[in-house]
Amino acid sequence: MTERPVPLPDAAPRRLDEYRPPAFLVDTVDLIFDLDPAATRVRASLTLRRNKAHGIADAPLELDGEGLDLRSVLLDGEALGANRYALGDHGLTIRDVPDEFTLDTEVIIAPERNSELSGLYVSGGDFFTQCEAEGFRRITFFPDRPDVMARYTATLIADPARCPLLLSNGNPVDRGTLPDGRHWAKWEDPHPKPSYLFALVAGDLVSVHDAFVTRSGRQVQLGIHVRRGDEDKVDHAMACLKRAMRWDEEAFGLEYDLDIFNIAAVSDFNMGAMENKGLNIFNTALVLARPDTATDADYQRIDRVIAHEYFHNWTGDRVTCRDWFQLSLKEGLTVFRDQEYGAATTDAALSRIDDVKMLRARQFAEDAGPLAHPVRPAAYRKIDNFYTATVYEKGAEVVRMIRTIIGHAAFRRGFDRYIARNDNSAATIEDFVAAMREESGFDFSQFMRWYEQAGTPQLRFEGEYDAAARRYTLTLRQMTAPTPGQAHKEPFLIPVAMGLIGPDGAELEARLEGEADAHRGTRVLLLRAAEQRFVFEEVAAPPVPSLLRGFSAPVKLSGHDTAGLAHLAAHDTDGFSRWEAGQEYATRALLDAIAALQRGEAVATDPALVAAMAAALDLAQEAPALAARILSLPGKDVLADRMAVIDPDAIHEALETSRAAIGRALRDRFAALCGAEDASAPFSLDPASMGRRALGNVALAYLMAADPAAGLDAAQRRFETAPTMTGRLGALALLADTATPARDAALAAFHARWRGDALVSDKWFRIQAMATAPDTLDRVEALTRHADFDLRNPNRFRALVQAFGAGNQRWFHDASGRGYALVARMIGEVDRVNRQIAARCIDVFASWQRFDPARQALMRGALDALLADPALSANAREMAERARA
Ligand code: 0A1
Ligand code: ZN
Repeated sequence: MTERPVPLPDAAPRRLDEYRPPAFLVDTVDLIFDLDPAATRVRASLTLRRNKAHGIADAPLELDGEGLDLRSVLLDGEALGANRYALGDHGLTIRDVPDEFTLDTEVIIAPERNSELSGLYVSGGDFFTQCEAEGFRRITFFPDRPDVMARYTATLIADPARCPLLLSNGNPVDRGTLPDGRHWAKWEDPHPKPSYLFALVAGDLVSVHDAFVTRSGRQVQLGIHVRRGDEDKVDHAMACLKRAMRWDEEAFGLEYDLDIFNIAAVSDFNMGAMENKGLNIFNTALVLARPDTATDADYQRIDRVIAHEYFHNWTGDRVTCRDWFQLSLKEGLTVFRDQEYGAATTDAALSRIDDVKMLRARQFAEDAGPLAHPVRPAAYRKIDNFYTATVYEKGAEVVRMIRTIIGHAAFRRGFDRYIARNDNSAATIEDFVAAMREESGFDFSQFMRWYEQAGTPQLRFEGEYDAAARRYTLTLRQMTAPTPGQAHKEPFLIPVAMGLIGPDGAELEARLEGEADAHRGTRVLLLRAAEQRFVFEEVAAPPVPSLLRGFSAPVKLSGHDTAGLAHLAAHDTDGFSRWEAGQEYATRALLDAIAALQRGEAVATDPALVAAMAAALDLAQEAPALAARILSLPGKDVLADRMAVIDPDAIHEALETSRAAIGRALRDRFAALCGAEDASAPFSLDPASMGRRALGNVALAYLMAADPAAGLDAAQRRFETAPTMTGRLGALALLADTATPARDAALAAFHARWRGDALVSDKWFRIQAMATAPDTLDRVEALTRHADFDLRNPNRFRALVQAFGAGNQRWFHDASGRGYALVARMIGEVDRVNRQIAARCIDVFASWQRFDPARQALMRGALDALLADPALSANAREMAERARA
């Protein structure tokens, strides 16, 4: 374990309204790395000039720097004595500097001791960097803020046996060998960039190459670099990359701007992936895939993240953020772009369903608790703690609402204007919105509240039909509960995409007040006030309103009765809304079951729910993916979100009982679907093939609930014979929920087969962490001491500890408090090694106010225990304090 000094008292939070332009700008940066795991020498040569916009004519030069062993400083070629500068824990200050000068520094760092995985570090013997958000200051002294954009060159020097591959941003310009036998490579990035986009990779990786010709005919060399032995798992990532490059040209008119694009995969990584200019660095989990090692969900995730990082080349790299408060400017917009790519290249409705499910599970939960914050936070202590579902996923919804309000054409013009006007600079959210306003003429002043106010608005509707007047009056009301630091909320501007469905299931014509003619189809209502009425004339029959089509705003809708939901589930013309109505129907049925259990009554499964599931089974041939989604009962997180006091035991029981009842009613149909996968069919990722695999797993779950003996048999068969990881893991997950010899045998076989593959072993840990079997707590505790468990590997930590805390509602929240104690202990341990990973896991405690008093006390106690540790990192402390509030 690394030595850990007691952290310094927390610095005051940074505030959005205190932004000040940098005192100095940097034009060029020349870096030379003598790469050595124990002592890497970094020589940096910067050309600097004073920035008039800063406003103080004689401001000193302040450079960020952390954990750097400074060896020399030269100003315009002259060595500075220690009396000319002040060196502190967070940087270097030099007074009395000219208006323009060069600064040369030399520092020593120890990448092999960097377990935080921020800055330059060693993983599996190879060198990697991670500089977002503030990692560059752990490499060299620099004004480490995104509004300082410079042109970089980087020369990497290393032992050729150990590091045959030497990569950095931009294009390779020169290489050679030194008299001592070490080799070097020089890279030059012609595009100005902020320091957080700097990257280097050096090591013994295998490279897979391909090429892409841009629409203007330029050749781009593509390279994906992975550990030896993984080269047979990169075809998918390469295909995704080429598809994403083409799509960005077609959908947004954006072409790649360098001769070379590299992706390197690393198994120790704090996040998913990173968009460094021309050299993306990826968590191996988001690159490597083979049908027998990766599930369909992994394949889809890889596709989206490869696209996401590639899209950052324009929304993030060419146009970056002025400061970290603007994080959603690049992240919300780029998530929106990767969602659009997913919708266009797969199935639009399915893709939207999956994205909305994710938003609700993660972002709505965040918005409902003490960690709620606006898409653009107003203050932060550690920016690393703000890479959240709110900044990313809700940020994407905000961009989507802008497009819904002004329409696709104006949005695209606004986007082009935003890129053209801010190219090669560091922009703000206002710059983005201004471009949209200028192209559409729409006034976004009220809309800006989406960036400023936290919380998920509740949207309630009431409808009244006057048959004599053929008039339908729709009343919409919005309300947003207080969030930390924001007691009062002003009304949001909410775009409500909607249509009216008639009693026969067809879309009705209507004329909204102010419109010239009646027409049918989707309209967008703009709700501005707390309460507003919309009057539709010429409505021939009493309608059921279909509201929030395509999920046109990130709000919680209520007002439908169950008959209305059933009608929409059967007839809505919008695919997303049909699914949504069915889910809402099932959610209410389950909430009723939960309430019955809490009253000590037996659960009577709603026959209409069973009928809806039977109808979904009718889709099994024609639309298996949609059928699988409809058949998946609402998740425990969705049910919890709807309860005043979360009751994990009742939620679990209600789901199990309902699954069993539906399973019994439709037993034979489920049994027929969960047979073995067809091993002779070629592997395909088309929606129907993935749908059939998903359906097999869902059907198996019903069969196991309805008929445990037959289900166990079928699960064993599927586990043993499935040709894909999707089928095998689906079966293993269900087996893991049973405390049976079949489970033990399957887990042992899986472990023996895959223990040499880190990513598949992560699945083995994750499945056990999320199991509902009665002995889960003992088993998870034992896994924290397993020889293959490694706190230093973020993927492994997430697979066991985070998966247990975030994904095992039943046992994490066990009334004994053992689950809480286990996670708190592991957070404390990982904090000594990697504070970002510790901090990110604390959110599993943030929902404490939603539980009964006994669990509340236990969860608060776990947070207090963490806070009582004087050596807790500032990152984890910030999260624990916010979660505790
Ligand atoms: N910008 C990356 C996410 C990322 C953020 C921070 C990291 O290190 C602390 C790494 C990656 C993205 O959006 O994909
Ligand atoms: Zn991103």
